[in-house]
Amino acid sequence: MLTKNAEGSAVLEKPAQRETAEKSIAKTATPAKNAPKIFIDGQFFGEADAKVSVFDHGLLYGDGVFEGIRFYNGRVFRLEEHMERLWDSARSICIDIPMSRRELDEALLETIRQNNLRDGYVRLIVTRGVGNLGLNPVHCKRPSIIIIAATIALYSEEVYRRGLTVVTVPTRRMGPATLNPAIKSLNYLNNVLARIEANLANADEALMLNDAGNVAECTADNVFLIKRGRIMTPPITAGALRGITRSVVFDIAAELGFKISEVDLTRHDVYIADEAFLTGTAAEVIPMIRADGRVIGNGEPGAITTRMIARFRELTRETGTPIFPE
Ligand code: PXG
Repeated sequence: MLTKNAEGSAVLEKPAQRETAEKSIAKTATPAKNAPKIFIDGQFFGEADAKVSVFDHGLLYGDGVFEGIRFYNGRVFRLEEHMERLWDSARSICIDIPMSRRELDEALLETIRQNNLRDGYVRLIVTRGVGNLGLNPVHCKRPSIIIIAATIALYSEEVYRRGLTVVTVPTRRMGPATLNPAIKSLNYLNNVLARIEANLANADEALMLNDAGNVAECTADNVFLIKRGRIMTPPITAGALRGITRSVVFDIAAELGFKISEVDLTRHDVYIADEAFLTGTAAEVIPMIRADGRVIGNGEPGAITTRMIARFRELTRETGTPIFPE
């Protein structure tokens, strides 16, 4: 049943697990109702039977990697880039994905087909696999691959028109010498803590700084600022994930004749920006209009942000890897 939550975001209600009217709900994906089929290691299972071992190190240690991928209008958006990042994340933590790129592409497309979806969200997970209770991965013989295709509740159109509020949270983004934030690993506690802090502060998102006090990113989104027509975003070395949506924004900016500078940014830069927006697979391109109680620009989504959103939507409708034979 499609209803509206308190913020006006459309959400799919799941009777057994009713969501509360909380802002992050817009990012919650819900499996398709009509007999969802979940891929685990080459086989499809119904939701109730889709299970992994309690000895999988993905569960025991957050030892694994993942991607969140969107599909629109029967096409997977930027599939190749997501797969490349997945392989890079896996390689970095010494997981050898037990499928070829082509096989995994096909498994992902088949999972969407099995669920009969044209618009939605895929969670692609590679875990270290089953081991013992010790953390040494040497005992994990075979990584597991899990693919879940679901529908995704969008932020309502009103949120895109109005924009989001953020707060700078006490939890810092991890530095590259601890757990490199460029690895999209199953260990998301750093982001989860930041998310909890944003919730406690009644903000839509958490602005995370790195150890140097510069802006890194939000909990699942990259950050962009615009000042006097110049578009800026933190470099990857500041602790930002190499976001796929971020790279789409780079492409759009080039098309529109803007150059994007990857520069260190402080909270001061956020407060004095003319415009700001966030990018992420779930949130897409979304205006940010308040930070730590300060109004950004005139408090409304700016002109460049609005053009960015419009072009991004065109690209999601018109490009991507076809799911069904054409
Ligand atoms: N930073 C972090 C830490 C992320 O996890 C992004 C930036 C944006 O990257 P993309 O490639 O999506 O433009 C992410 C993305 C979720 C969820 O369920 C998280 C992500 C993607 C999709 C869903 O919270 N991470």
